[in-house]
Amino acid sequence: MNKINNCLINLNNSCVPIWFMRQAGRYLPEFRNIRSQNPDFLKLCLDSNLASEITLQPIERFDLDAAIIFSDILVVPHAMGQLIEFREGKGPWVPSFNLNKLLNTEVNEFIEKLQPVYEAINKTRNKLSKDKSLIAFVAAPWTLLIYLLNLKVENKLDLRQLERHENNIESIIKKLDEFLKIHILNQKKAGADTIQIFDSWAGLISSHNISKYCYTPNRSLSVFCRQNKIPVICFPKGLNENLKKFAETVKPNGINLDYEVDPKWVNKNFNNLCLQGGMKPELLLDDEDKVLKETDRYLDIFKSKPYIFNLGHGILPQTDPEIIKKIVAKVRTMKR
Ligand code: 1CP
Repeated sequence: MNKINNCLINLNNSCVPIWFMRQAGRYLPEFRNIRSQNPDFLKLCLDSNLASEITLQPIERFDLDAAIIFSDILVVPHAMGQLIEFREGKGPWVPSFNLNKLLNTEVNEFIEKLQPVYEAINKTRNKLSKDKSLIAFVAAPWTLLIYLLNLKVENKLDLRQLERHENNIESIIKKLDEFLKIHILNQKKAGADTIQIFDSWAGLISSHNISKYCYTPNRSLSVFCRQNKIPVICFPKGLNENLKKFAETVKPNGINLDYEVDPKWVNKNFNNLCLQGGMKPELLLDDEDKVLKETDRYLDIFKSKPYIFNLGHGILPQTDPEIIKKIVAKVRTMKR
């Protein structure tokens, strides 16, 4: 069993595996080179040879313990008939949400559109050594809703948009749940070892709606993964103290901490699951000394827990790849 899954399934704490969210992205010159020749981002995600090549770039450079498949959370709504635009520097945009198309998506059509993702996973798994995990991912329904319904304006929830769509939200979540499970299972069948569920915008949900929009949909996906023996890591970003209720309700194998939760509080209050990440990505733009000190701080706090080193969100595009190399070297010196 690879180190990541040994941590997640057996709660083994004899070593600290390491990988990074967004490790295959924009901060790497070798990625930028491919990206500059491929202006259509979605098309690039659905090119199985290039997606596999990009997935392996950070493994070749840093010898990390996991590769995360180069794809996007929005390939799912794309395969459910939605038009997704990736605007430069601004993130994804859905210009005209089509409820009918989404609710009437056919399973075969959906799988057909996502075939290149499964091929990319298969090709990558064949090239990746056995001791490394290949992580596949989906977003939780709420985070997809944020983009589908344009629910956020400048990182704040637009309550008028939420109210406007309120009557349809339940049926959209139900349909997304069904198709996200299909995508999870097909990624596993194609060779993925582990699933990460991103709920990047969970922090925008009011406490009144948190069960309905966050805990329940994440729980449904997490239970599905466990039933299918797929180790699952959840990343509900921005929950603060609600993270404890989330862990108790959703019961994933692992939780990726964001940079706002206090790692000491987590260490005291979370047991019987694997913890991952936490360090603030902005810090990686600071002096090397500070970065390595903070790396040490996380390693020290979680020294007796099953812990996978990662950040509290994705690597920023301005990050110098050399600092990643130094963090990896530091984590590798950790003896337990
Ligand atoms: O312009 C470009 O070059 C495209 C930038 C880019 C990249 C490299 C986007 C657009 N997506 C990706 C790849 C991607 N997205 C991966 C690849 C694997 C890796 O981690 O290296 C992953 C895991 C994602 C997941 C993703 N996409 C999330 C969840 C994680 C997170 O960062 O919170 C989210 C919210 C998205 C939506 C998205 N897609 C792209 C961008 C710039 C965004 C975020 C926009 C926003 O903040 O609203």
